[in-house]
Parts: sequence; C-alpha cells; structure tokens
Amino acid sequence: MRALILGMDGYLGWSLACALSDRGHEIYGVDNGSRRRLVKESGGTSATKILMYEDRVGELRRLSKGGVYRETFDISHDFDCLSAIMKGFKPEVIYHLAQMPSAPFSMKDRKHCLWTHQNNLFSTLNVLYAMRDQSRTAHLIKIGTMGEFGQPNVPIPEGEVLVEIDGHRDMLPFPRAAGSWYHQTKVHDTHNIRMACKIWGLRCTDVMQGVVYGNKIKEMYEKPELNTRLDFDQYFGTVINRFIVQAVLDHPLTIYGRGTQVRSILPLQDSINCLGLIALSPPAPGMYRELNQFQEYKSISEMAHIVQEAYYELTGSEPKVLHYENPRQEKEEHFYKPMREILPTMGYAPSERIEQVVRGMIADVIENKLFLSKYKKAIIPTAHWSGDKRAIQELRN
Ligand code: USQ
Repeated sequence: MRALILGMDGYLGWSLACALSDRGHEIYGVDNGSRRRLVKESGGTSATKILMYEDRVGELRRLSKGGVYRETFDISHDFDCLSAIMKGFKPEVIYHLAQMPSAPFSMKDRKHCLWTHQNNLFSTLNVLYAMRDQSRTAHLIKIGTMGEFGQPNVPIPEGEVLVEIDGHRDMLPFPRAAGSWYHQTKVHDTHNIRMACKIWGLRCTDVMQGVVYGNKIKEMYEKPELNTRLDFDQYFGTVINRFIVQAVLDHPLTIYGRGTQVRSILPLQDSINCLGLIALSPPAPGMYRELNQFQEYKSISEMAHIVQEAYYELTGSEPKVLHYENPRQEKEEHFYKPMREILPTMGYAPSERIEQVVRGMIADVIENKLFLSKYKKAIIPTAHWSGDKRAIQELRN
C-alpha cells in the first residue's frame, strides 16, 4: 500500500510511519516541524529521547521493508507541493494528522485561536482540494476527536442518527458541542469533509479519537532510534502522559477540579492498530464514514490512581495527587457513554491493559529523570479558558 502521512514527525504520525513501514508499505511523510517548535516555545521537551526528523527518517529507511520518503513544508500554505506529491506518489491512503492538537494552546488568547483555525482548517481544505484534483480515489483517514461531541446527556453514537420532527424523519449528523477552539476546528473539519465527499465523490473515514497515552508501539521495542515523542507540558501533554512525567519528577499529579470528568482513552498501540485496520476496510467512493476510536473510558481521578499505584509498585514511593482549580470550562459531573461498534467489525481488539502500559512508561521515563528535571516549570497551567493568565492554584476544601 502507498500511504501518505501528513504530520509524520508528530506523536501519532511517527508511530504510524514505523508501523506501516515495518509491514512493508511504501510511505511518504510530510511535516512542517511545528510540533517541535511549539513544544520548545512552551518551555517543554519530549520526555523520551528522540532523533531529529531527518535522522529518524534515515533510521526508518535503513530498517524499512518498503520505501520511505519525506518532505518538509506546511500543507496549510503550500498547496502546490501537496498536489505535486499526490500526483507523483499516487497514495492509496492519505492519513491526515498534520494539525495543531492542543486545546489549551488554542485557548491562550485571540492570536492562538486564530492561528489554530487557520492552520487546522486550511490544512484540511488543502488536502481535500488536492485530493479532488490529483487523488480522487484515495481513502482519506482523518483524525477527529471525541471532544467534538462534548459531554452530552445521551450516548454518543457513531455517525448519523435518526431524527423525527413533525412526523418527518431523516438520518442526520449527531450534534457537536466542542469545548475549546481546537476541538471546534475539528468540528468545522468534519462538516467540510462531509461536504467534500458529497460533492466530489471523495471517500473518508473521520476518526473520533479519545485521549491517547503511551510512549511506544511494538515496532519500537529495542530500537530507541525510533522513539516517538512524549509531551508533558501544559499545552501538549495529554493527561496520562503528564501524570507519568509528574510522578517521575516528584511533582504532585495535577487533577483539574474534582477529577470526576470522564474521558475516552486508548494506548498508543491501539491507536496505531486501529489506523492500520481502517485502511484495510475503505468506505465506498463518495462515502463519509465516522467512527469512535477508544479502548475504554475512565474518570481523571481513576487515571491518577492507576499511575499512583503503578509508580508505588515500581519504586516503593507514592506520588502525591492534588486537586487544582480547573483552568478549563468543562462538566465535572456528567453522564458519559460513547459507542464503539465499528472498529471491532474491522478486527480491533484492545491490546494491553492500562496498568501494564503505565508501568512500561514509568520504567522508560524514569531513565531521563535528571534531564527532565530542568523542565518542571512547564507542568503547571497558566492558560485559563476564562482568559486569565496565572498559575492554577491547589484546591483546598
Ligand atoms: N486534565 C487534568 N489534569 C491535567 C491534564 C488534563 O485533570 O494535568 C483533564 C482535563 O481537565 C480534561 C482531561 O484531563 O478533562 C483531558 O485533557 P487532555 O489535555 O488530556 O486532553 P484534551 O484537551 O481533551 O485533548 C487531547 C488531545 C487532543 C485530542 C483529545 C481527544 O490533546 O488532540 O483531540 O485529547 S478527546 O479528549 O477525546 O477530545
């Protein structure tokens, strides 16, 4: 299979490249280097040691069973380059992961909100136009987010739902209710992609993914040169990844608010397994298919407790867990029941249990403790959804 991976230097993009290349697929990666730049500007770094983009691609090429090509440019600006790659490479699958993925970053201020919209929306629109002109039969696999739905008081289906108004029925998209400008860009993308499938006959799987955690997939075992990044700063670290690094750095685990808010989660290994399986079952031309991608769902407090226990088991010392004022605006007590029926029909079965993944992560991250201690300042959020700019405070009851 010829796979174009947009955003190949990112957390998921790089892991996907390693997995597909190991399976003998030919891959072409594009990246603009923004993730490395933005994390650095935020005072963060990867908690795993990673090679520079060109060097890691060189290593992958050395190990590869298919071809590995790469280009560095911004797909939200450089439409001609993107089109030329689609024309020359003729991808069968296009994975679009080239977006700014952080909710807090997008909520920092007006400038960050606008930049996130421009970057994320223009990238997807350029992909859709380039596909229309050069790659109409390819299968677009786009990373959306479970956060598009917010926290509705009904189960979250996959795809359209039957709506009846005044005796008339129709299948309509399930309502979106994003809670950050970043999540909102994914909502806009969803509508744009749906329309492009309808008017141009493109085919797409829009993957509503939960929060990913983990630092490796099996293709990276014993190959540190293939490490993917692991962020923990206030903007680019996701909750479990942050908790792991916080435990290692003897920083209290930062539960925002009561910690009763529930999120869909999945290990990195499962995310990559699913992205591989989806490519094997493409939708028909003209079809926009939406599915929910996660392994399980848990409250933030449960996640913190799992990290705390695993850390204690491995090291004999128990990290502190503290509740902080919530810098976000989100429901903390809510109903939550997302459906996940499509992926199992494609062959998805959960891989490892969370406890096992978390133990492996701690063991890897602990090796970099000394180096990471310089980056402790990047942990505590200063960006509030309200617009305030100050460090969040510990909650005392
Ligand atoms: N949280 C804490 N403490 C922390 C960090 C986060 O309690 O130190 C809480 C947040 O309040 C939130 C939850 O953990 O309730 C998840 O936060 P997150 O930063 O891990 O994830 P989120 O902002 O939702 O975004 C992440 C990815 C995004 C992806 C999304 C999937 O950054 O790219 O789209 O997960 S989902 O959450 O399902 O929308």
